[in-house]
Amino acid sequence: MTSAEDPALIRVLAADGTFAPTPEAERFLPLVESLTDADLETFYRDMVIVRAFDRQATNLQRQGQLALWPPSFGQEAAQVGSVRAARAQDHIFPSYREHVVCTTRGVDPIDIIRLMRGMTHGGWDPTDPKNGNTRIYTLVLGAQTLHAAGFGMGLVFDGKCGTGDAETDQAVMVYYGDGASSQGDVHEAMVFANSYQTPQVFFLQNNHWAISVPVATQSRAPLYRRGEGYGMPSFRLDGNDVLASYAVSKASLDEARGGAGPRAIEALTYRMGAHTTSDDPTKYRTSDEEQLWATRDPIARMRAYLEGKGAAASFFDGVDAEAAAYADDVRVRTNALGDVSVDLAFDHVYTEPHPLVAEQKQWLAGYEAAFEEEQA
Ligand SMILES: Cc1ncc(C[n+]2csc(CCOP(=O)(O)OP(=O)(O)O)c2C)c(N)n1
Ligand SMILES: [Mg+2]
Repeated sequence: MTSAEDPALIRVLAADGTFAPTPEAERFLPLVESLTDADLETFYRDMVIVRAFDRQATNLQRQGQLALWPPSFGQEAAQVGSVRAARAQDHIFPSYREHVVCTTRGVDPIDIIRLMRGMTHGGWDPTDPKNGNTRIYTLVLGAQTLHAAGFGMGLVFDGKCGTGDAETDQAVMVYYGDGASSQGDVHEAMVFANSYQTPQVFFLQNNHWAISVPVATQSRAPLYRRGEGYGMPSFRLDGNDVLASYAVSKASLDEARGGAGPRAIEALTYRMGAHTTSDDPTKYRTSDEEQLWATRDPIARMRAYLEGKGAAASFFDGVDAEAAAYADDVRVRTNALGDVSVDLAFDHVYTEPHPLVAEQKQWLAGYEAAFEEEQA
């Protein structure tokens, strides 16, 4: 059975943008219906802007401005719907591809750029109110699920969830991938989250690939069922449908925040770009597969839905112009960032100075000096 035929799939918008909820989506429809036209337009705008940002950042890496870029191309609906479902007081633990999740919470895109340029080990201060309780990227697969579970346990111990006050109760949202789902950390996090009934949502973006390893290698059973094994209500949604992502995330976060314990969501989506700019996906997947997923594009789907509801051409033109200006601004600010300090690669390896690190740093300085002399 292909994922598209899974009877448990929660989907509101069909791939062509028609409103065609699956039976599993029925219970979530009141949340979809509560969205205003302005909300729907915001979802679309968020997705178009991050796609422009993502393309710009990919180009900047190609021009030598960034060391690396992990594209979010294709995963916009899963990310926008889920983050728009969070409340201001909630806590977000991203992996490394959740660019729009971070920017929606208030993180400056240039802070993600600085990280990928090699100028910082962190990127931003999660405790700075302007960053909307967004933790830094975690490149150690799955580790952030443990950080999130621990944070959730703290919320339980401090009585900061489940009091019944939706304005002050807090929840935790943690993002991870299909490959990371096989990491022991994720399973330990699920054990602790369920034992302590943390106010937490495990948001798995199944983009079908863990670099070159297909998701079929990760599991014989649909990944959402793993959550059930730990005792969590678990859902599988069409991750290219921003409305499904929003509604299921909202219901799950609200229930978790209210004291009902953790929830797991598997959003079926597709990484339309490379794993990172260091990867060449033509080595391990077919263009037929890529073309199939292009027909399920999350932005085209939402655009068709909005057009069907009568959105004006001027709205779409305005969003395109805004996205282009956003990406231009990122390029201008990136070009103004200045040199990367190579010393940074050696700082914070250990808390205290270490002779081996000092020796390596000295070796590099000598190598660079010799290189510059050779070029002169
Ligand atoms: C603990 C650990 N093991 C291996 C890696 C190398 N690695 C980086 S990304 C990746 C694949 C991750 O796939 P997935 O979880 O599906 O996330 P995606 O990149 O598809 O968003 C691997 C194996 C790592 N970063 N951390
Ligand atoms: Mg993946």
